[in-house]
Amino acid sequence: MEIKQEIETKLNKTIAESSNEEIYLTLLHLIKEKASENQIQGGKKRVYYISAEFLIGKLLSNNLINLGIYDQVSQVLKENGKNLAEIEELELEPSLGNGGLGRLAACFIDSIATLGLNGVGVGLNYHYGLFKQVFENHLQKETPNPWITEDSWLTKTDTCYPVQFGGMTVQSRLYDIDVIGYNHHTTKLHLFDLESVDDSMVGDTIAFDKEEIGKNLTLFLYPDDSDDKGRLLRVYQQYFMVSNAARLILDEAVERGSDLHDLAEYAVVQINDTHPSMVIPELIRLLCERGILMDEAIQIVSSMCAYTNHTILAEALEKWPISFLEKAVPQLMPIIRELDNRVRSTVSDESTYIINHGLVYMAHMDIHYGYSVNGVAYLHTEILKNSELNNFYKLYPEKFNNKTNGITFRRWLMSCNHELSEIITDLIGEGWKTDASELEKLGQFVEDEKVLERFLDVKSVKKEELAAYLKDTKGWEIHTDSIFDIQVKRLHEYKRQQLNVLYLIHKYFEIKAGKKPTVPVTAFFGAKAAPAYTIAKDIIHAILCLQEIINNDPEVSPYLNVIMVENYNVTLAEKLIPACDISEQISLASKEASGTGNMKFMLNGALTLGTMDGANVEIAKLVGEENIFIFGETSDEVIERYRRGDYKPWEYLEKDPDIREAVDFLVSDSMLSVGSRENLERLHHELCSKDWFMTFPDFKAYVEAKEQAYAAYEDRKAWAKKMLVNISKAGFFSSDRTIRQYNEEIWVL
Ligand code: 26V
Repeated sequence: MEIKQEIETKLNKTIAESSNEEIYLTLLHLIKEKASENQIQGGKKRVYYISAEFLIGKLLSNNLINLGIYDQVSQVLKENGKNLAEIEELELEPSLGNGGLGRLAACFIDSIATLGLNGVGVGLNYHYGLFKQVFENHLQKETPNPWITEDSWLTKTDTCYPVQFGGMTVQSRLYDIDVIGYNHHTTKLHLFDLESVDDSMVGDTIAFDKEEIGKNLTLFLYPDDSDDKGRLLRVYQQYFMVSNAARLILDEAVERGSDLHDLAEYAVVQINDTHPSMVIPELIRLLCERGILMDEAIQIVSSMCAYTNHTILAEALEKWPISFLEKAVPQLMPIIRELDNRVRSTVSDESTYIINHGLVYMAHMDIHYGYSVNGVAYLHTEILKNSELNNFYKLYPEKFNNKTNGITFRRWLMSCNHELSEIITDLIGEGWKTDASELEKLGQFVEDEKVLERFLDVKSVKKEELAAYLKDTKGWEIHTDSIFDIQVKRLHEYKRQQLNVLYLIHKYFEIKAGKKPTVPVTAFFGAKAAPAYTIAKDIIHAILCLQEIINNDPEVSPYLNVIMVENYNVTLAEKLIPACDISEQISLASKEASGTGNMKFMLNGALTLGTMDGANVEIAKLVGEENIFIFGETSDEVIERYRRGDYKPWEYLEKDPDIREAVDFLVSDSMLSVGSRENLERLHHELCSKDWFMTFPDFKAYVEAKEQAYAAYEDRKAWAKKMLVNISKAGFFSSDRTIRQYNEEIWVL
């Protein structure tokens, strides 16, 4: 049937007569039907990618692209006076993730489906998601982010399990979202929900009764953990997730013929960071319950669980007090103690024990009782092996492996940047869509002025589009002929948004002093800070105050503007990334495990300005030093500084008047006239007395790198060449490549 007929049959009237809402719902149901026709059958073994987050983004356009009907649908709608982009605006973005870890999980399930692998995602169905960020008085305020509507991508299933906690049992219910791969293969994202969840516990804020476990378990992702009640709730949530996952794994294996002794031939579990780590003792517990002896149960589970580490920050590696586990999941504690005892009887290095000082170290359990430990970029894995997890590496060198992250080009190029996709296809054919390494073929056009011109034109179009969007939604005027310099990512001190802030203040002073840039610059930010992360929220406050001061200063605003978008999410990323000229990846070297925004920007023809950290190292190697702007101390130097423990920020303040001037501006009269003294003074004090993520030692090098990048931008032809080289080298960062490697080297499906 023609697509027009299909849509109209479902609508029961013509497209022209229908509202956008009606068309949206019709497309949603049509896509769901098509998805169910193409479920991956798969072989014997199935991978369960368990993750607390799946930051999947809106699904309408992406699904139409992956079904291969985007152009047709868009055309038919247009012919009937409708606009697909406007219809897409009606869709609410699922709020099931926080940052890179969750977006990675979403890219991975897209690639699993696209490659037709026998794999599913397993997570939780948070009703209010992370939180919605609103700015009030230049401060971040968190509000609930309800995203589930009556008709949605979720499909209710009949799968329910009782989940037992200390002193109570709750009932779960599984909801599925179809994950449609490119070229039709479809798999599932399994999201477990609490049957007795009570949405009415939440009002206008993200505060709720954290102790009503039977009602609140699936309300929020990462509920505020600044108190014990919040931390305990996270334990309940994590167990709820993995207990359901473990039950599903066993049921599906048995259904497909497993006698459980051979479970590892039917299932492999990828543990995405430590949030799902309790799946190990839970699987052991369930196997024992079904008659398998402890020794064998441990051996089975150890041969089917693999762990991915996503951070080297010690404070982010989860450790739960024994008392929490005793209260929430008493049935797991004997098993965790048994696992710990077995380590103690064979390993002398106490630092690797699972239980230490009354705490259960989740990552330690994963490493001892999993068969694979992987980092997410070359440098990250090296740091894990040689320093952070060196004690484990010495015990199990064979378990450690690297899987450099990737992104799905369907969403991060084909869907968000049709114009660039079309040029690429026009130049090198369709092959790159299924084999991203074919992007290398673009290299032959590096001297072709007409082609370079086309790349510059697309960039201008995307900048205009972003500016129009911000004008429509916020009333902001953006100079589209300015350099779009963008830093979007979670707000964290190690990512060093504060370094960017110091630069902007420095630039502001220079312009005031008459040193005007040849090309104006617009500095964009987008970032959410964890609700209890005080300094991160202070940094947001500083950015918003600067935005007000700089944009309203007639001497400065023709040359420099600051734009911080509210509630940065996947939808906004899809608008910002294609419009970017300079991609800020300025983490303190050694601290950013990989980054994946860096890959998205590169793929869309932005040039990276960054430190030698995470996947930047691999980007730099691929594009060559003339096509990237690298600055700052190396990871070895940083690690050595921390080891010595002798970094004194005040020495830089005394030595470098530019740093002093920039930092002191945070508490100047002009900042205090728009901002809050408490927040600004706290940030100022933090930087001057601690600067734990060492912005001052890199300040000078950062300023130089920026100036170099801005100067390079002026030579448009040379810049276009750099863009083209970046795009042509981005193929390595396809999540299809990453997932093939997971499959070949870890899962072996
Ligand atoms: C979590 C927390 C929570 C407590 C406070 C401090 C803190 C700091 C960092 C984190 C990050 C947790 C894991 C995570 O999201 N890692 C990100 O994973 C991405 C996908 O592998 C990777 O690209 C990012 O570099 C990495 O930060």
